[in-house]
Amino acid sequence: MQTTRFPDKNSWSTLLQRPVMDTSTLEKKVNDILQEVRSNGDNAIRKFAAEFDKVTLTDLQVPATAFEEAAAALDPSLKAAIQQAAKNITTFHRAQQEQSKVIETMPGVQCWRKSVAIQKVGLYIPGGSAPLFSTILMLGIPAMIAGCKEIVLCTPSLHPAILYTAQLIGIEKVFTIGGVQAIGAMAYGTESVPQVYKIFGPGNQYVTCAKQLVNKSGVAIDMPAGPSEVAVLADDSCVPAFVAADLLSQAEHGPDSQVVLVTTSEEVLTNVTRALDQQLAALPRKGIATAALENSKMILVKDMDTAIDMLNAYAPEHLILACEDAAALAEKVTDAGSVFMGNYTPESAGDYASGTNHTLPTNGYARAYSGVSLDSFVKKITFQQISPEGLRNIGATIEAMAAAEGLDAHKNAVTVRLTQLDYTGSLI
Ligand code: HSO
Ligand code: ZN
Repeated sequence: MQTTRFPDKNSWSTLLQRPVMDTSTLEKKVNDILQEVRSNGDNAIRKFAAEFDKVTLTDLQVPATAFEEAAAALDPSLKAAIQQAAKNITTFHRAQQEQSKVIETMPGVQCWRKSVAIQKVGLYIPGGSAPLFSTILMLGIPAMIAGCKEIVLCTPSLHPAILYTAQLIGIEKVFTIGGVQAIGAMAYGTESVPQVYKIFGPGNQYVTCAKQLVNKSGVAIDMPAGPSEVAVLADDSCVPAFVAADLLSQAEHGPDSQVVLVTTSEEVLTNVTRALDQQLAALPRKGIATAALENSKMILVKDMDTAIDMLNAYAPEHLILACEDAAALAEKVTDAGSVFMGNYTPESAGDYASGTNHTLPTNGYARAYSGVSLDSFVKKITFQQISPEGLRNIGATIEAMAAAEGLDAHKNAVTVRLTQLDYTGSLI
């Protein structure tokens, strides 16, 4: 990790630059695959699976028997852990449900807003070196609570924990489709895969590019995804071994992950560096973590105010406050995806089991985007109902504004009603 001491404010953005990916060459390739899936459906999916993944797919949908076999094969202690995580995630997301309130803005003018589930959603869970069954909980549970009618899951991995988790939370339509083909299948629909209105989930550069392309053609996506990142703010009260473990827990995600340590203490720098070296040597994913640490920074700053300014400017996906006064510092956080406070709150708690969602804005998007929540699976529809009395109260306001905009038909929509009310007024 590169160490910088007391950087000038003008250099912060360069210092904290994320690794940039050039995706321009991907776009044509990805678009060709999407278009072929759009035109040839299941056959295109089979063709690409054979070509890219060297697998022969017959049935695309995972049969019911496979879920039973997965459940039988899985270690009971892992099943218990998944159940506990599911319970906490359900509790946290269920509490996000809102009751709609009818608001009378003027006498007789009632307005309200109701959350209605996005009826059809698609979840993508990548294959690769880590079977991210935890992401099924993070996406599937809020989708279920929201009441999404059709929940489709595409994944190239038939890892028993993936099938078990899908079944546990009630996702029945699971398809063995990976990569760009999966995004195309859910965006356009095929003979086997239902078309959806919004697609969620992580993926590599190809999947991310595919999500962005289908988004342009009208399918919603959860958020622009990028490599994982964590920033740790540590003072002398931190435990260097804990800080090192947190930095490595994000670094092991991928070679393009970025981890940042900001501290006011030279001693913390020395001790965390030592702990990092020790812990890194013992990690099975040492190679990946080492590559990520090359993109990563340790920064010494003069005080906590500077640290918080810098971290808000960086807007990390995860922010750990390993500081004595974590509660007071947390109040000053304006830009971060998810905040972890104190020495006993590792980021992995939020990644797996505490209850919060782990699908979070990366790449500085935390300046303007929130992580996935129940809201991501609903639209909020507004309703209104105006009584005759209400229209008498608000009518002149609408007429005056419509006339001033030169939109006479708008004005008339009120005038014809008021005229009729004047005529029949005594009856109402
Ligand atoms: N930290 C990841 C989520 C995750 N971690 C899944 C472990 N499994 C999001 O940045
Ligand atoms: Zn993680």
